[in-house]
Amino acid sequence: ANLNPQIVIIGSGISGLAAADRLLKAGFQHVRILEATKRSGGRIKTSALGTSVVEIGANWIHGPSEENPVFRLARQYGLLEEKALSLENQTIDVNGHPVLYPNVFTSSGRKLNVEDIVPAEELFTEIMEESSQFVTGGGEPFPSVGEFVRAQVQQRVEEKWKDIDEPAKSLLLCTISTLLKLESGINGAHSMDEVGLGAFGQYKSLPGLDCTFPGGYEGLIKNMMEGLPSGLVTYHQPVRCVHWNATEKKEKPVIIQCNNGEMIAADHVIVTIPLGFLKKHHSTLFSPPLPLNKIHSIQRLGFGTNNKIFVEFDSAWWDADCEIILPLWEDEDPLVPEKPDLPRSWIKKLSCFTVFKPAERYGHMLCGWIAGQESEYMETLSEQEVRDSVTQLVRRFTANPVITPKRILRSQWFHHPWTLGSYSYLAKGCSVQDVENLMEPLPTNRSQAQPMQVLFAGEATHPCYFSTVHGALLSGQREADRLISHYSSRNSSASPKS
Ligand code: 6YU
Repeated sequence: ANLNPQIVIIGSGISGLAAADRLLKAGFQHVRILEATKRSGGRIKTSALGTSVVEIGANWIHGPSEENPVFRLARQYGLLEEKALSLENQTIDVNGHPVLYPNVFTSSGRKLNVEDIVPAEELFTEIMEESSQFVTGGGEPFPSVGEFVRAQVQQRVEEKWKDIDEPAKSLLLCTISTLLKLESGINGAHSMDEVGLGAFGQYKSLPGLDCTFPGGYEGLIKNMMEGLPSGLVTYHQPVRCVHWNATEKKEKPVIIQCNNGEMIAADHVIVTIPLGFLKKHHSTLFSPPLPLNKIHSIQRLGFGTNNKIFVEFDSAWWDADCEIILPLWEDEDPLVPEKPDLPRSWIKKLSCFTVFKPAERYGHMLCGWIAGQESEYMETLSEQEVRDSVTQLVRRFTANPVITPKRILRSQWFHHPWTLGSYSYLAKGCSVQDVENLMEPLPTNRSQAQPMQVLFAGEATHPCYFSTVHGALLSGQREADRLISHYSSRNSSASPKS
């Protein structure tokens, strides 16, 4: 029996690194990672704007508490602040939706009282909680969360808001519209109309109030890399094609063909390539092609774009206690979805600005969030064009014609050639079965002489923590464990070292 197999991992994001770490610690000696870009971390990417640390990709540890492996690692490496480490922070449970104190501005330049929008926030939260009650798929009243939310809003406002006058009611509806945009960003979808209702409850949140890495998320990657052998990762090595079932009886069933022509033989390959790339390239990335059920699931599962626009100002035009700025477009009605007019009104899709805290560390910095087609269009504009649109937006909503951003920086995940979007979601028509199809190793026929040739990890393969760093990390460990238990069951007395 081959107890020292050649294992190749494609992708040096957190899932690839987690898989390598597990395998090496279990004694596998021939493990290597092929990475298309010049760096490790993938969608964990820290940059700087002025003197501030900004995250181009992942922002928070979602649910920083004992059960979250990213929290445990960050704590072990000493990367978190005291507040995030406190038991109190770990036990706060907000069901994945931290409540941020808002400032609300409207497109006619009014700053609203926060109390004015409370009925909309309450109704929205109530309906979103109901949306999460659907788990299994089948029997749900609407195919998408968006359609469900609209129907529920329509049904309930007559009764709930009957004592509210028409102008105030219309502002509440605008608020729902902004909250829907924000929610679509959280889900990484163009609109909540794309997010499936049947499986919406599949996503699980962990307790703990979301926290950031004061020194940058990439600190996590740097520390993980320090524990791994140097030379583990080959950079600038994009993989063109994974030839599986390559040889009938010879030792290495998988041949990995790289863009530069190099051919690498392996017993097992763990593919951590983002779903966005798989959607576009699966037909050329695998030979023979993937089984039909996997292809269908790759096509059905959602992978959208959520981008950030960092904007720095000389001084704050928001309140000292403000954590999020919500722009309300007064002509918007969430019950009547608009067709996007990208060149003219892409900026209307910007759902909110989150405020960097504390100001002593970051200055007066905001992060604007924009998802979907408008976000993908934004990526095609020059930085100056983005800056102009953001400036106009801020001036209009604050009725202050002189506010001018000092610096700006945006992410462009849709045009990132090895990611092609931001993260995955369970789209309309999906169930957790699609995630299971995606993660199923090849060949699927277990009786085959050379099983587990191709394994699948990465954020999109986690059934309940998809779209997160901890989901990605756990998926890498899962696939490593699959190989570890395969080898230990093949020969329970021998270790891969022997
Ligand atoms: C989190 C957060 N966060 C914001 C934004 C983004 C993401 N996420 P990788 O892509 O890292 O690695 C693959 C590697 O493969 C990569 O290096 C490629 O170059 C390489 N590769 C590709 N093709 C190749 C080839 N052919 N050959 C060789 N190499 C190749 N997660 O926990 N907190 O705040 C955010 C956010 C803008 C873009 C995020 C966040 C997602 C994570 O970043 C992501 O899951 C992992 O980093 C992925 O790691 P990986 O290893 O799988 O892939 C109710 C309900 C709602 C449901 N969702 C709500 C959850 C909220 C999710 N929120 C995210 C939000 C933000 C803001």
